[in-house]
Amino acid sequence: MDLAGTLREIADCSVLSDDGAVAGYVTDWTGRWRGGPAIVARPRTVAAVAAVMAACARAGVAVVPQGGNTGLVAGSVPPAGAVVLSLSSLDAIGEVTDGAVTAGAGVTLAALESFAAARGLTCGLSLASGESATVGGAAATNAGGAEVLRYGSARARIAGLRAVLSDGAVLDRRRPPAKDNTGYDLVDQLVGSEGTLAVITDVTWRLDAAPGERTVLVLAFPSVVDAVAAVPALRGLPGLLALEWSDGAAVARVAAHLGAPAPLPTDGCWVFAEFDGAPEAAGVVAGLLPDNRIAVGAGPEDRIRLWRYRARTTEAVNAAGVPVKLDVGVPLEDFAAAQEAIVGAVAAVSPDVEPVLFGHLAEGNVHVNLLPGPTAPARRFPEELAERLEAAVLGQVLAHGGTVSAEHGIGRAKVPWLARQRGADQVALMRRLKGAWDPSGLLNPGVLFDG
Ligand code: 2HG
Ligand code: ZN
Repeated sequence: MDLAGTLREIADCSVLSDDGAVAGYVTDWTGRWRGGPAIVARPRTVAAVAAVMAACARAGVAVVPQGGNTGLVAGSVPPAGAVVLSLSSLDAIGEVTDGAVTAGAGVTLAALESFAAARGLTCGLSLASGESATVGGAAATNAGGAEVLRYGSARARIAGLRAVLSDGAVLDRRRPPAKDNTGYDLVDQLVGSEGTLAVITDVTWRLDAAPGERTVLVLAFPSVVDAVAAVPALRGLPGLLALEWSDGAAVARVAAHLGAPAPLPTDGCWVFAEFDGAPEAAGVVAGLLPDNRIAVGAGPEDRIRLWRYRARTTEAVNAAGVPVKLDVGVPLEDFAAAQEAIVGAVAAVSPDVEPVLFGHLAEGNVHVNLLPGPTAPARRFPEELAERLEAAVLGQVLAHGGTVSAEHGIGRAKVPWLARQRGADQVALMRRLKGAWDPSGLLNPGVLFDG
């Protein structure tokens, strides 16, 4: 019997194999990365996940774990012949005990947040893709988002997890004791491992008290230098939940895409500062900028109306073409200079490229999205040009002491850059860890490392 047939015999597991049905699982959200053909297995229980893993191990077939498929570095795009192991049917949410809840890997972040909100709590992870992104994907990629400065990345939210190993064995660390100093932290090792070590099936997620009514202040600084200069004052304000930024040109693009004229000037750099409650910040901020460069969003509708100029940038970029996406971090003291160097390096590769810059100001995180300019022959770059553009940006990032991925991870898209960032010795150690967890190398091959 072929592998699809074997998988079809597993109880509590759906299997998709025709091209139309698997299409949404083999291409990434941006359309840049296409994989497959592949078989998709959708188990509904942990036992079924284990059976799929054991069957694939026996057949020697690669497995690509997948949550909401919202990643931006091709980490869940399958190589030809692989099995996509979709965890989306593991969508049960347990009870809150000791301030945490165990959720199936396929629970979306939006579902987890509404579960938490109904109890006066928050999961503390806010992604624009939260309607589709899943708890398991967030754990596997150590997802970040808008509220890292208040709640930390996924790693800080995760108290425990359960996972299926590459041979089908189950590792259960859903509820480690609150204080536990016994040996290696296996939970922490799986967080951010991008599906290369084991398949996460359940995550025990820490919940915090939900903030009260939120207020967003949008500050249209005349330049990125002015915006960065204001960071220490803004960071010191009580109740700060998020500190985000968008280049003025990026805001103008979103405004045009939405057909919603920007309420403030787009000549410089917008900063979005969100507060728990009505900020005493208003007074401090008034000293930073004139009134016509400040907007206040209090109440859910006003907030969403202002936040959309940041939160919907990815969507506006995708509507204009297939972007080259880089997700870099630079030290704040070098933020403006690094950006100038990045934009200069891109222009030196090709004058017909439009950079769209935005991200998470608190962490010095810049989402560099590059689009073909108006006179480019197509709405996607030839792959050879895309690689030269990536090299130009990431070379500058390393020269400025930054990171080639602050948030989205390495996936398949940034493999050559892992060693340049972390050094050959650290990558060799990572490979040895990979070999210990996944000796036959069938879990997400091509992610983090070649082949
Ligand atoms: C965000 O911060 C996401 O909005 C997406 O990380 C970034 O599209 C991107 O490059
Ligand atoms: Zn981001």
